[in-house]
Amino acid sequence: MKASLPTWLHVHPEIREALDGRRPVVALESAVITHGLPRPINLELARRMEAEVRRAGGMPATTGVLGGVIRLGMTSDELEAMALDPGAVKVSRRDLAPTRIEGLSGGTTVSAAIFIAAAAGVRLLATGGIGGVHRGTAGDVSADLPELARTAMGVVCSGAKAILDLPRTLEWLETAAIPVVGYQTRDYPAFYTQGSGLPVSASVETPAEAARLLRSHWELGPASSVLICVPCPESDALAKDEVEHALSQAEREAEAQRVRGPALSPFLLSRLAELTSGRALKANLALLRNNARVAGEIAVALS
Ligand code: PSU
Ligand code: MN
Repeated sequence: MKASLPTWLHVHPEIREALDGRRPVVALESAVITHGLPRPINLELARRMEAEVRRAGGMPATTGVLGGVIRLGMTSDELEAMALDPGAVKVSRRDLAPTRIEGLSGGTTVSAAIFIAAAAGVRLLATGGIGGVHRGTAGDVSADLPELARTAMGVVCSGAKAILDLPRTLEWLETAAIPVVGYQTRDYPAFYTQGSGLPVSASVETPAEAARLLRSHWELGPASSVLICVPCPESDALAKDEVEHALSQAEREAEAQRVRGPALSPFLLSRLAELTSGRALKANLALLRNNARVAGEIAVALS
């Protein structure tokens, strides 16, 4: 059966074939490529994530916008063009239409990526960390949260980005009825660190159990996403103290330099990498690859 696809979406032929054949597809966001990691490691990581999904038996579909065209799945050249374009913008759900009209290229955040993936009927997405409620009093809440609340997607992540207010982010997720599922853990992962000391709302041990939970959740109604939270691999994870120490310094610098809004996360992430002598970056790369692998395994179990 042919999948019905919206006319605004350019789907790579290989992905189209996979969708038609009901094979396991895993969507990937790309703001982490354009704005979360330094070049050219970002391109290497983008390719590694695709390779991890394939190795697990899935079909990777990187989302993004190229020359104003919204894409699901990219050729190797297209991936390179997006990753190495210094003019690439950060595209959240609200930015999709303006980015099309202006003919720009950009990396899609989780909010834009799950919107694109769901439009093609894809049910799984891998990322590093979702956006959430920021610390402080600016009222900065990521568009990822409301989009997760209205999109049926299994989102494999290592929790929310460490720079956020985790307790408030978890409260928001509970309010929106988004299950926060620990993958082989009951401790909510805190991105660079394996645990946060905060509880998840459910947990699973295997890809098959994760797939079963996703099916069960969506059987009750099509609306919300399920977060499958995978801790950073132990060998590359950081200690909580080290992260907190570096983060408070990065936050002071952001405040002093008046870095706000969409620019805040990229600034904090890159300062964290510097302040930890690259250990935060190494952890980030490790968890991204690992999450792509787990998402591939769950996609296979789901299909
Ligand atoms: N995870 C990372 N690095 C990132 C992001 C996630 O390791 O750069 C991106 C994701 O694309 C996420 C976005 O959706 O940050 C959230 O941005 P904001 O807080 O501005 O909504
Ligand atoms: Mn924001």
